[in-house]
Amino acid sequence: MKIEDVRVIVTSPGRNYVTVKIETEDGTYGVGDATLNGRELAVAAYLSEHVAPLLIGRDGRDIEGIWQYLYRGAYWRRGPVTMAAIAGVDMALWDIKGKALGTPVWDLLGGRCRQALRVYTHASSRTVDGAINEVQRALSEGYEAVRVQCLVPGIDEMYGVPRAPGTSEPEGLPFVEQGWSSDAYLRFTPRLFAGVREAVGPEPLLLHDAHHRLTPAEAGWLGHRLEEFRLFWLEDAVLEELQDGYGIVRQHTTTPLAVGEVFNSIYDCERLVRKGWVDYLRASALHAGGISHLRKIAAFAEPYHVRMGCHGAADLSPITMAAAAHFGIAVHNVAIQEYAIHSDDTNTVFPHEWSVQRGYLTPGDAPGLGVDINEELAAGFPYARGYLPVSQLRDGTAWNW
Ligand code: EZ4
Ligand code: CO
Repeated sequence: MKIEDVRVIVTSPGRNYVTVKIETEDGTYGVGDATLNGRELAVAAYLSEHVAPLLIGRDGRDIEGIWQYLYRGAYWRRGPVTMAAIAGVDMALWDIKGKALGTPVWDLLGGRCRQALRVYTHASSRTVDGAINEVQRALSEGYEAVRVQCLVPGIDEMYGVPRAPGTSEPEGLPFVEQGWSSDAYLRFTPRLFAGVREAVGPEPLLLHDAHHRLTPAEAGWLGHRLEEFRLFWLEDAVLEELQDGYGIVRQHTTTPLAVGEVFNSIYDCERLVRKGWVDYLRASALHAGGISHLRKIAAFAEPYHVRMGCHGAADLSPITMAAAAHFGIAVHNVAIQEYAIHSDDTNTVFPHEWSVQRGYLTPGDAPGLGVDINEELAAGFPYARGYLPVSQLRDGTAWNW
């Protein structure tokens, strides 16, 4: 199955997505997601200028060989741009292989070890009462797990609390979230979870994303105070660059810790897993080098009892969600999957077989990944430059978004 064509499609049905479409000589094609939010065109250029020419004429069946060739052959290994580009190719090749063999990717990965994968949805609000309402709404829709984010009194704008419902990153220059205060956040967050737990009782799984804002000592303090509310996980408690920070947090709390949506390699996970500093890895098929690399991360984590809870924000396209669905029912140590609803336009540009019902994700039985891109519709949503927000302390100091 010689690869005949590799194309990169950038489309913006509400937000930007980068898609790789690979076609083989017999007309079989596959699609992969290579979106890197806020830096989309860097990956698009990496793919079209540097990767596509290397793929023409290669046998599309050789997923592992091509992965190793792109990873080792670049010499400049790893990094978000490189690994998102490789991921796009990798997903497309798994899609092609499934189509060629007439079977879904979950079957190629070893078959099912569960019927459906539990997802967590988002509840966010500008007030505690609003957050409680949002959690209750999610529970009434059948979700068993909810991530709760709430605006902190005294901070005007912050991560996880949309300025208006359904908004994504605006076009233009980065939005600046002014006035972050870790002190205000630390005082408020235990009260938020006290209120939510009190309202919903002990059973619902509650998650929270600290989004890299805290120091290790602050995170240890918060995790300890949240223990009585039994979170499913506390995500990104501290920055991921200094991994020893997780060792410090771990010594101070038994609240389960999740980390790694920005990870792009097994080497980002290795020490955290081996040391027992984290409970869940957030690496995704998109930002961590595709299905091929993600399964190695999961296999490495398995004997350490570390499980996967892959990133699934709306800036990962429905193609990545398809990969997550196939991966999630085939790999034993997948615990949960993040699920953020895509815009209607996104869902029409990327028709897909996967679905979420009553809080559980299933991949469907279509051969390959069971997801496509409607190129004609995609062309109607041209790229629009956009950035993730940035964060700033009250005095103007740049902080971690
Ligand atoms: O900030 O996907 O858990 N989810 C998250 C996301 C990330 C965005 C970055 O593009 O933290 O909202
Ligand atoms: Co996160």
